[in-house]
Amino acid sequence: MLRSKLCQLLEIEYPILQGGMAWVATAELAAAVSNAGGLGVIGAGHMPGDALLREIRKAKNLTNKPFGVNIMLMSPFVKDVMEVVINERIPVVTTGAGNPGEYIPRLKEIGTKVIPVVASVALAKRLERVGVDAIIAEGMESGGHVGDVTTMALVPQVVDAVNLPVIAAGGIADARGVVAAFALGAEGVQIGSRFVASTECTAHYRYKEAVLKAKERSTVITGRFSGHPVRILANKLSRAFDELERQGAPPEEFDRLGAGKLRAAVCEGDIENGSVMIGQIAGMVNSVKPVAEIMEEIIRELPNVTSRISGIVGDS
Ligand code: TUI
Repeated sequence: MLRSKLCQLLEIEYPILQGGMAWVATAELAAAVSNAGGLGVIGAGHMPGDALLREIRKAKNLTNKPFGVNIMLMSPFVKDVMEVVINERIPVVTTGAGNPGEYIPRLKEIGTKVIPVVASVALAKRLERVGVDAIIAEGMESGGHVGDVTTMALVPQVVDAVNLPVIAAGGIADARGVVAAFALGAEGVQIGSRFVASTECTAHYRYKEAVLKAKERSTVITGRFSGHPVRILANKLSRAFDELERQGAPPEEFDRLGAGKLRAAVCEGDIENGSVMIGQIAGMVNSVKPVAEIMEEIIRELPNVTSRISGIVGDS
């Protein structure tokens, strides 16, 4: 059994959200996660509004369950994407890479649940005041755009700071991670990297292979000093970022080097010159499986994890 307040709030069976990964979290992946009882999330990433609309329509054909959309706030199309999400009455919106404050009133007005991803206690507190429904506290173990606090340190501090359900993200890929998140006070988890290695994920097979091959130290954070720290697999691109850093290049140079590189990796399988965004937990991801099997395995293993813990800390 895995049930928390978040299940009622989001009308889902399990409090497991899928990360809204740009280019990777397509309609196929989102629908599969929703069909398996979690909350699938389409990653709007850098999509223009019309592309997102097509993705939403596709997902609506693949599932009757609720699914969400992740809005990447650094996208130049944020305003268009917001309109699409509102017109399509998407029930849950997660946001990343910025402060969604200005968009919250309109989303709330139509009853959309707003769940921002934060990497700090300060932003969690600010967003609670603006009326968000829950908070995703994402540690720097995650792939992609990251903050600088680990999941282990961030989640309990956000839990203590706000009076909202907190969803833990970053470094969670199996039942042990899920139980750990609940031990830290979370009411749910967001899983990204594990779902990249799924049958339904439409990412290029070389991207998935790279995830399977990755070890715990295979990723690095690039662009730390450019203002956009991003965790990717170490490769030619990450070394080019290192070189820019050594030269003390300005932030625009980092942005120029990064442009189009996630698409190249995810869609064309260019895992050497492309941006293979993946979390540190990829070292533990060793098989590509259907989403339903990934979910079932997590749920099935939960009692083993909790009973092992009871054996150590006792029941009373
Ligand atoms: O957003 C993510 N992960 C992402 S977004 C993305 S797309 C991208 N592509 C190229 C370069 C950069 C991004 C890939 N991965 N996770 C959620 C997240 N949000 N992590 C950290 C944050 C965050 C960071 C700072 C949220 C807010 C923030 O500050 C906002 C403020 O104004 O205080």
